[in-house]
Amino acid sequence: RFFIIMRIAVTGGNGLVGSSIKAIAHQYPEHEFVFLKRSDCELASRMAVMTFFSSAYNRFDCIIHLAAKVGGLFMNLDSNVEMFSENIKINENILFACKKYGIKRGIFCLSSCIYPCNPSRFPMDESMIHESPPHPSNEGYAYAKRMLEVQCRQHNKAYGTEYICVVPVNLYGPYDNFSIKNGHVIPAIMNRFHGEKAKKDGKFTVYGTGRPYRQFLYAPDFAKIICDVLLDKKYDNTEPLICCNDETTIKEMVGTLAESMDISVDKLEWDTSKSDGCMKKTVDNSKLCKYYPEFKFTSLQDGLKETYKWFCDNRETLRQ
Ligand code: GFB
Repeated sequence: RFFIIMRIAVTGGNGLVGSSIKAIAHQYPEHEFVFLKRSDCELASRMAVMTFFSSAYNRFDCIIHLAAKVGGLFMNLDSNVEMFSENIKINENILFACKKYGIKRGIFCLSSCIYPCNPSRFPMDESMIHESPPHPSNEGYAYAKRMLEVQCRQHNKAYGTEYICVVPVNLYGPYDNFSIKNGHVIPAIMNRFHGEKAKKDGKFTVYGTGRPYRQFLYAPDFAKIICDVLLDKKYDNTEPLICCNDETTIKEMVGTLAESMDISVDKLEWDTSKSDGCMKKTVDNSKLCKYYPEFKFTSLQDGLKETYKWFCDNRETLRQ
């Protein structure tokens, strides 16, 4: 039996990234990962968070803070008020508990969508998070997450903590939320198209013009980066770290998605009455490549194939 070196709390433990970390936790046997899910602790409640972390059973050396109220473009357009208020409470409560119970090192998850929508230059790097306002479509979520970056930096300065903000781009993969209404683009379309495939005259409609650019990161790749940054100490500073892969357009991505679902691309229709959201939010992964030059990203084609296989195998139990 190993002597456990560190106990690591993972909030959002049942989510897209939390589940991908659960799938690889065995690769770090000298550490104990504890996966918190919604029913363990309502993180937006200060009382619930203090009760949970005050228990002698819930003492941790590190935290991987993934829990957030998240959704795709159309959910953000509908609920900017809740996206700000819920996420700001979750982050404030988690950081308060970290300080009170001595959790000195952690990974805190931001997102490339919090970046300026009209930046001074592309690609954007880690220094540009606060350069100018985010896209109006998700300003609630974006400002809550921008405050998380401010709070982590202030805790590091004031208390000598090592809170590292990681900045993924659009994530997708197994264990995602496949809600057609509130999901992100890949799971939402995958679920909608799967249903249309079952019909005789299925309609394969994509929202918007397909012109926006996006970078997609396979969640299992992101899970590996998070664990390595937290545990291998190669990343020897506490500055934010962008985690991304190549850029594509929504049109190109949907073409690859259709292929992975055996849907002919000339069946695709575009509903341009629906919003495109932000047109371009390209971020730069030079820093990540400097620290992890050997990291191999999963290609969009392989990631989509693996995700669709998981989707079909888990139809009865997946979140939607
Ligand atoms: O992943 P998504 O919903 O959010 O992608 P964002 C939206 C893009 O996909 C827009 C197009 O260009 C949409 O026009 N799209 C096409 C669709 N069909 C669909 C569809 O059926 N559903 C959806 N959802 N989109 C998110 C933020 O922005 O970025 C989140 O809202 C998160 O907070 C994420 O941080 C990283 O990429 O626009």
